Amino acid sequence: MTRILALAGGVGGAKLAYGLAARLDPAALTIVVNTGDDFDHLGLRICPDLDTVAYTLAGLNDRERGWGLDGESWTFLAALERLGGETWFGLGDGDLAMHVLRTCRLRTERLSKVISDLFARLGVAHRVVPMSDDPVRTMVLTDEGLLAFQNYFVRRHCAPSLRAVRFEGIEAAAASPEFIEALEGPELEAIVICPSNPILSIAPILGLPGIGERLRARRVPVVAVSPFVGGAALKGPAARNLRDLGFEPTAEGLLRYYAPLIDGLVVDRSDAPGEALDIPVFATDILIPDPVAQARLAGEVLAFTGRLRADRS
Ligand code: FO1
Repeated sequence: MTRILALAGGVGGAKLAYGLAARLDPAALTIVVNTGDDFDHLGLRICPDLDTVAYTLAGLNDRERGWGLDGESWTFLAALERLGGETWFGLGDGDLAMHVLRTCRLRTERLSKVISDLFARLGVAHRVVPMSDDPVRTMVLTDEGLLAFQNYFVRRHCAPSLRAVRFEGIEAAAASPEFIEALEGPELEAIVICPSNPILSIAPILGLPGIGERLRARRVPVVAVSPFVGGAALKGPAARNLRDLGFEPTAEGLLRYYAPLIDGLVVDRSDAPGEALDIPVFATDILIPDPVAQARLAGEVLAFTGRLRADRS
């Protein structure tokens, strides 16, 4: 039964998910992944955060790019270019097999089932589950109008500033059965919010109907890990997104953003708060570029959740 439930988005979250998987056996960990970035492209269902987590856990990911497969070839994309197809979203040849097969199977199976089977075939031993099997689409309201997430993130390189973020379909979306099962499991000890973009990757998961209430009702420590070092994101627009919406990319800002949901915060030493905050803050080295660092941080986070649990009893 799940003892640790991790909530993750793409690249940053996948790194800590890898560390947690290195520390915990498959039965003890469930990783719930954001699906708000998913979109239909060239007739294919693309699930970027799910695939980034799976490829990272399987050790197949391209650590330079942060997404897609290591050692990828791009024959399909070059052929697409020649035919005048859309090539702004990079689809590698190996990655393409995942999108084609998933799209075929989604005609008759729900996302969680398809993901569970395809990721197991990649060699992912741990439970990686979509936050929902229902469509939720992150839309960003910018000074250039309403943009679909991948348009904003990849095509426009996050250039427009954020006015607001909307998760289309979220009101009618149900958390996946596996998410609920992990959240309600009797052996749950802690919930870890991985260092992903709080606004674009974590908010869709927490925003699913009933999830906030269920998290609070569980009475297990919820620990958020900051995606920032020195008040800046390691990759992507997270710090700017937070500022756009009135929050500072600091320990205080993250506490304000995640309150009252979290019981503890893990930040980089460079962002250690000047004075004590309302909740315990653990400052450490948040930079986790390689598997050793990822396992180290995961161990520290798990120990921190253990201390928070002990303080409750
Ligand atoms: N990100 C990019 O910046 N450029 C791309 O061409 C791109 C392609 C891509 C293909 C498959 C996939 O799973 C992810 C991909 N990403 C790409 C990353 C993706 O847009 C982001 O990682 C997430 O949506 C944000 O977390």
